[in-house]
Amino acid sequence: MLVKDKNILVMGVINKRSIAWAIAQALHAAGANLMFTYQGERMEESVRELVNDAMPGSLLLRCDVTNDAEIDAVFQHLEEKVGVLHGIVHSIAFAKAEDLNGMFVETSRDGYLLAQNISAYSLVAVANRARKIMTEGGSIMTMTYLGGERVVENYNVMGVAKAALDMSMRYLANELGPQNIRVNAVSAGPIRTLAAKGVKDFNKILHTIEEKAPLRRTTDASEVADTALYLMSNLSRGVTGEVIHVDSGYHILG
Ligand code: N5H
Repeated sequence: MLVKDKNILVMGVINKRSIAWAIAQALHAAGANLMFTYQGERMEESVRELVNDAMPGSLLLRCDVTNDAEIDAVFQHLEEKVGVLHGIVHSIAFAKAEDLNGMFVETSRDGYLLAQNISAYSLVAVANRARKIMTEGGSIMTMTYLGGERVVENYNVMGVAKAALDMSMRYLANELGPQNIRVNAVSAGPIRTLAAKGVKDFNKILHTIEEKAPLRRTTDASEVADTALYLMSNLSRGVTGEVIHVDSGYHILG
């Protein structure tokens, strides 16, 4: 029971294939008390069904991360209902489909800012509220991808957003460390989630990983989940400002 009785907020579940859902399952099995946010009405029913089935009684709150008032409301609610927060799993990103293929140089101002707003700034916005109720220390983690470290074909505007996310994570780690709040990122290999659904040639991408990654297999969401469990637990108490690659070792290749 690595995270027994820890109050952990999971942001970014949309369906059973979500990385956030795999993480929630691992945390739940290890004794955590979980709370969830979902993006908007369109997602509410499916997320509610998933959560109620597997973890009945879990708090489920609406949070569109582009809306400061909704973020405020979530943390006010958490303060009233659970008091102390120990962890946050941030597994949220968005970019317009048209910005994920074609040329990066043609990215619109609007598309660039939207990707930054939802995929990078949201971590900062959430951390700023969370620190006020992480009175016993805490652990915040986000999901990143190799395309924020180097050029990966078609990742485009998301790569720039992940670079901002990674650096935001480090600045947050530095500032929140004195309060014993750790901030880290997990860089997962490609996983077939709903967000990956529109990606053309996804099979080909997975195939390359199977062929070339040191472990010669693709990443399973449960592998990411176990690393998230480590980050949320006391086992990682000395780790902050880190990007942990859970990608079958693919990132070491040139
Ligand atoms: C190099 C690649 C392939 C190309 C890039 C894919 C980037 C995907 C990430 C973003 C977050 C996907 C996205 O926003 C899609 C939306 O335009 C449309 N989809 C949706 O609105 C669905 C319904 C919802 C669930 O999506 C979101 N985001 O809310 C990267 C891949 C090899 C690895 C990968 C897929 C990385 C990643 O960041 O997810």
